Parts: sequence; C-alpha cells; structure tokens
Amino acid sequence: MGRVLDGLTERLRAGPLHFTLIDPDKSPGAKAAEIAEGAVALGSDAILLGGSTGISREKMAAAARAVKAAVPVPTIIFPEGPSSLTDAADAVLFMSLLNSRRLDLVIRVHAQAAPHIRAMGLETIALGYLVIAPGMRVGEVGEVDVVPRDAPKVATGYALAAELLGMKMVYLEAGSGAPAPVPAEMVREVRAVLHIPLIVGGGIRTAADARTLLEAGAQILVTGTVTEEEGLGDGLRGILGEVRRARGG
Ligand code: 1GP
Repeated sequence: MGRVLDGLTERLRAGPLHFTLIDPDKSPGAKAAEIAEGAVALGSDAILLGGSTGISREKMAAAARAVKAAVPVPTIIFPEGPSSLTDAADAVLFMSLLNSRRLDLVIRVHAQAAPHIRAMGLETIALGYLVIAPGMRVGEVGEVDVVPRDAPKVATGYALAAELLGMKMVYLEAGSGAPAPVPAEMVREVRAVLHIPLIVGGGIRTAADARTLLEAGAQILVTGTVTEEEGLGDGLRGILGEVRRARGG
C-alpha cells in the first residue's frame, strides 16, 4: 500500500473521516488553499481536488501545489480523466466508474494513464465508483446506468464486486449538488457486506444528513457544494461536528 492509503486506513480504525472536495476550476490556486486551510482547521481529514469537467493539468497542478503547502492532510486528485494527473498531489483516486456504459470510464483510460502514473511515482488508491440516482452531472457525462434509490441490492453487488476485484475503497455517489444524499438503507446494506472502506458523497448539506449516513455505516463523507455555497459556515461545521462525534471526540 502507499503512504496515503496506509495513513487513511490507520485513521479509519478510530472512526469515520471527512474529505473536502474543491474544484480548482472554480477555486484556483491560492483560493483552493484558503478553503483547504479553513476546512482542515475545522477538522476535515483530506482534500480532494476535482469535480468539474475540463480542468487543465496546469490548474490542477497549481491547486495541488498550493493546497499541499497549506495543509498537513493528504491532497488527493479526484480525476475526471488523465488530464487531471499531476505529481504535485499526494495520490490519485484511481477509480473505475462501475456502472457507466462507457468502457473508457470503466477501464480504458486507466490503461492509457497507468504508464504515466507509474512514471510520475504518483500513489494510486484503486476505487470502485458507483453512481446512485439522481447522479446529476456525473451521471449524464459518465453515461451511467444509475442505481435506483430503492435498489440497495444492486449497489451491494457492485460494491462487493469492487472488493473482490481488489479495489481498496468503494464510493457511493449521488452526484454533486444532488437534492438528497445516497439513501441510508443503501449505505447500511452495502456496509453490512463490505470489508473495505465505504465513501459516501453527493448532496450532503447538513449535520442531520451526515448523522444519518454515519449511523448507516458510511466511513468517509465527501462534501463539496456546501463549502462552495456557504463557505466555512454552519453546514460544514455541523457535518464535521457529526464526524467528530461519531469518532467519539
Ligand atoms: C461530488 O460527492 C461529491 O462528487 C460531493 O458532492 O458537491 O453535493 O457535496 P456535493
């Protein structure tokens, strides 16, 4: 395992974590670093960089450098494709969009990117990425057969397949800006069978959302929109409060 995954695995033993997603297109360089600093001061455990389509390599690299210099937690690329890759970050989520109809997003871009990633020496965290309805933009752009919200068994099958294929984490994604997060029942059922960490994101805006998902067994919560819309306000504070409480702190 790499250093970032080792560190996260170790920290997950003590309880759930929170990742802050920052879009370097909307918040470039120093602005990304400022948001990261605030979020980490409030207790966020890692920074994910990504989120919108068409982020240039230069923008990603500048944001990664600025964020890495500003915060002591891992700076991890949440890629939209090979153009997001930069060795200025600590690691990349090397993710297969499991329920996409586009074979490139399931495996082919990975084959193209793998030699470059190896040459860069960038740590990869192999991850099964599963989009749940409504899926929002990633559901559309990714040409996803979204998992219906009332079909936890479908999600469980994909999540287990990811684990059995050797992936290190599973990410249940409702889509950035989703009106509601992934249903708690789905999180509960997936968690009940999975041995690798379960990430949940999309549509988490309040402490109550966070509490419901944590009680259902989510181990890493990802939020982006709440900070974009409200900054380091009550939304993020409430969510981080719940994560801390679930850790027993
Ligand atoms: C999107 O899961 C993340 O990929 C975060 O979603 O922007 O809705 O917080 P939000």
